[in-house]
Amino acid sequence: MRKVVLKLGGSLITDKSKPFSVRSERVLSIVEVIREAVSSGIEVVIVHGGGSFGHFAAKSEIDEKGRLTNESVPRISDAMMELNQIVMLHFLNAGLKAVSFPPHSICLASCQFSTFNCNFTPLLKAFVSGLIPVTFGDIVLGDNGCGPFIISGDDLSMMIAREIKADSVVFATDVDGVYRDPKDASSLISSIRLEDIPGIMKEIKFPSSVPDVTEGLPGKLLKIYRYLGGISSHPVVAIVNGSLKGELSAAILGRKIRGTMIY
Ligand code: IP8
Repeated sequence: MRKVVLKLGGSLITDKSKPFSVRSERVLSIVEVIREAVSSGIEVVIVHGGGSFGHFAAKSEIDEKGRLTNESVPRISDAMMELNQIVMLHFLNAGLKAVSFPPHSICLASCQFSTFNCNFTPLLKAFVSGLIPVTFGDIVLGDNGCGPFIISGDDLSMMIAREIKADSVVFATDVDGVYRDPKDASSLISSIRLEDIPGIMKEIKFPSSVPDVTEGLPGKLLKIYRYLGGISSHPVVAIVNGSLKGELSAAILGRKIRGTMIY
């Protein structure tokens, strides 16, 4: 059976220009694609980003206090729980057996190694039991006095992909894929070899301002490289426009897409 980790980008499912606003129509259409994929036998773990919930709350905390402290954890984790509740309702209303695993209750950041340690045992149990685990980018405490740290849904997607030995990780975003120059529609990169990521990153024109607290597309590429580099048979990664139902469906099913594939 094909195993897929599907990351729903925050910019895809929320309107980042308006704090705390969900793109409900879009979530509905994504859930429909997932429902069809699941009924055709795909096993899926869902991860979603922070969008105008987590990123807005994190930016507000940094603006007000200068940095994130443990006292930022309730506000940011609550913002993410609010978004997660809305996403979960869409899944449940569509009859999908989704169950939520909030990272702030299962993960800690390692102060010594600058990595995250999560207890995925219950999530994996849910997955092998035929349920659809849903988790999300969040804020987590440090294990030894450091932090707190934002754990991106991208980190979680790669960590979970390793745990379940996923065939594919699909990043559903609000763009068609990775462009050499985002202003040039003909510069979409259709495939990248994992080992070529560092070189390609030097050639790509990324926007000069950092788009959010987890560093957008450059952060995503680096994470893909770091988490999958060194794994002999790693999952294929697809970066696809999640607002296009046909493309999203093709990416989940492992078919050809207009987007960026990382092998
Ligand atoms: O949007 C960020 O998750 P991401 C989560 O997947 C927070 O990078 C709390 C900003």
